[in-house]
Amino acid sequence: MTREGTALTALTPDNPESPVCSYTEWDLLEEVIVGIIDDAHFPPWHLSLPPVLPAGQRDVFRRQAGRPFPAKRVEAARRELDEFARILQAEGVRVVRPEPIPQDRPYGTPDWTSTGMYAAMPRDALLVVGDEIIECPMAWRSRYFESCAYRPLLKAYFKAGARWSAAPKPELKDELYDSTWTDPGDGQPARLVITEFEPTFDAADFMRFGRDIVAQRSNVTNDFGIEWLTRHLGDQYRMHVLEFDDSHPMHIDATIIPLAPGRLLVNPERVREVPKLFKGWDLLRAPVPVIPDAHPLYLTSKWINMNVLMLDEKRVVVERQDEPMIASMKAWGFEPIPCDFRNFNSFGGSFHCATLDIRRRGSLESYL
Ligand code: DAV
Repeated sequence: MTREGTALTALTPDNPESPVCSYTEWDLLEEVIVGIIDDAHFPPWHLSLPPVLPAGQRDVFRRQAGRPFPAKRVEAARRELDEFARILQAEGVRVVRPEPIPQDRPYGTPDWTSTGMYAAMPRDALLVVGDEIIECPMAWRSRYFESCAYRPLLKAYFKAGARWSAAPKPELKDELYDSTWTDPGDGQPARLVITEFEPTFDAADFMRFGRDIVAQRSNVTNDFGIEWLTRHLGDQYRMHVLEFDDSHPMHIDATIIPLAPGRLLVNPERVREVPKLFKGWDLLRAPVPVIPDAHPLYLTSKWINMNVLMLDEKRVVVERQDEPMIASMKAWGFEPIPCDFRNFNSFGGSFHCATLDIRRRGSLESYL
């Protein structure tokens, strides 16, 4: 495995100019970034956190604000990430990793100061659409400089021919956050903690289906951000903003994940009726998660079990202990590749979150 950013990918005839090229979540995966858990820290306490933290974690985050996550848990997650990277390599995927950046060093703007969190989830910070890689305007102050961990890779991809851009740098002033936010409660329509002060989005609130991109508004992604991205991408793409039954939305990839053309894995609690957009698609209901209550999940619901990664239209990486998911995938005709990842799940993501597909073999098509 190489940690430096030299992009050595063999270029394919589909796009001879760029080492970055990915239009879907299911085309044959050739190169991927896998995140790192080095130096993971609790973010400083901020009002943008409670809307997305599991109820039992709010006090933990208040008490531990700015401190490192427990070393044992970080170490266990690091071993799983490295094993995941080896499994991907054994499947023929080129794996690259970001460079650690200090997460405990204070930084700021004229309006605020913060410390960082981690570089574990490239899916949140960077969006690949076609041959372009976009640095996202993330709404959390603790994630303001997260994309720096990927800068060596971004520079190398750019030099090798990729398009590289960044959304307008957000100010993240107090005006972006609704200080009167109160919890709507589970089962109620979401009340979002961010305002329309400026464009913000995390890449993980977008799902790529070739020419169609499905987005959700969330506690980190606002309409202004979706509008910026829609105009930035231009006429080649159609943006669809969907709303799900999720009282605390942040990231779409524990709600819907396309597995192949015509086949969509859905969270049965959040997707209660087939959105019109997916008429004619098979909606496959994710099995109920089996993560025990005693297992800490700092930043996610148990539905992180459906956050799988497709290596092509058949091969899918799934959590090794998630026997119901493995059985369902087999029954649906997929080829599950098990990987231990429960310790990594504690940090808020699974295989889709922990990766960013840099290159998938395929061309720009319509599937919806
Ligand atoms: O339960 O929807 C997903 C978080 C992915 N980063 C959830 C959390």
